[in-house]
Amino acid sequence: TYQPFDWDEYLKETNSEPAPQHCFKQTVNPPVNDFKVGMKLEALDPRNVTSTCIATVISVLGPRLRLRLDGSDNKNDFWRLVDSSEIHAIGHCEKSGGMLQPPLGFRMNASSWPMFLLKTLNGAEMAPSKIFQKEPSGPGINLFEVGQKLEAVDKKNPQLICCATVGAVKNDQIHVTFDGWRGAFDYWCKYDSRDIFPVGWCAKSGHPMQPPGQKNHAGARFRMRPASIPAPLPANHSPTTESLEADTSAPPPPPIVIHIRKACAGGPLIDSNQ
Ligand code: MLZ
Repeated sequence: TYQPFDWDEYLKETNSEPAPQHCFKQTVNPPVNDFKVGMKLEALDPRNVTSTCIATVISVLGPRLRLRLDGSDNKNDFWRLVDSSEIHAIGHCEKSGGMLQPPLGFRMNASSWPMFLLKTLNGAEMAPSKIFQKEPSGPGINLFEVGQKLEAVDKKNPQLICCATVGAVKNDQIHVTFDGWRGAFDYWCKYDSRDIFPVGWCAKSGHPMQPPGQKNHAGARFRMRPASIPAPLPANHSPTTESLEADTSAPPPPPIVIHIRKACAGGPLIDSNQ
């Protein structure tokens, strides 16, 4: 059964404080998400922010949207909050005197853009302007302090919002460090980034939250995934389709913690990056 991460317990355990709500450019109550998969909208091209493009909602997760630019590939999806200033209803760009642009990496010849645009919008479900929410105003100055806890988007796995700590503060930037992960995911961002949230935001908004990683548990550098090791088959085994299904009769084995010298490569069953 799904257990939501217990922040209160974790804050006590780590003797730490959450960064206060007023540090963040986020509303106190997360915005409602009335977008549906397949709806089309206008979005700034994340790889070329001077361009406004057509995007399609690929999935919805809490108050966030997974978006793909029409005419682009499926390897450059990106996530936006429903109260992002970088998304608008179709028609907004033209109303403000702009022109819709092909995305960076447009699959076709640039000359086919006008026809592509007509076709992609023809009969499409356009997100109505009333479901776009106004972006909240930020605090105006960096109010974060080192050691404060927060929830932050993992930029390498941007569908994830994870347990994090302010590792450093410098001018208008903060260093976001991910609890229980060895630095590979950490990044600097502006204090008013839309990718950082107060403690409890995920629970409030219905967005999943990633609990801390396990690196501090007995100093283990690697964790094994017991589930990825196939169990030996019984002696009387006959290979039917049914018997190839996972065995749900036995409880899953507990995680195995092993200690490996830094210089050693783990081999194919060890995920050093988990
Ligand atoms: N490597 C992991 C995801 C790690 C997420 C870390 N977030 C700070 C995996 O692929 O499951």
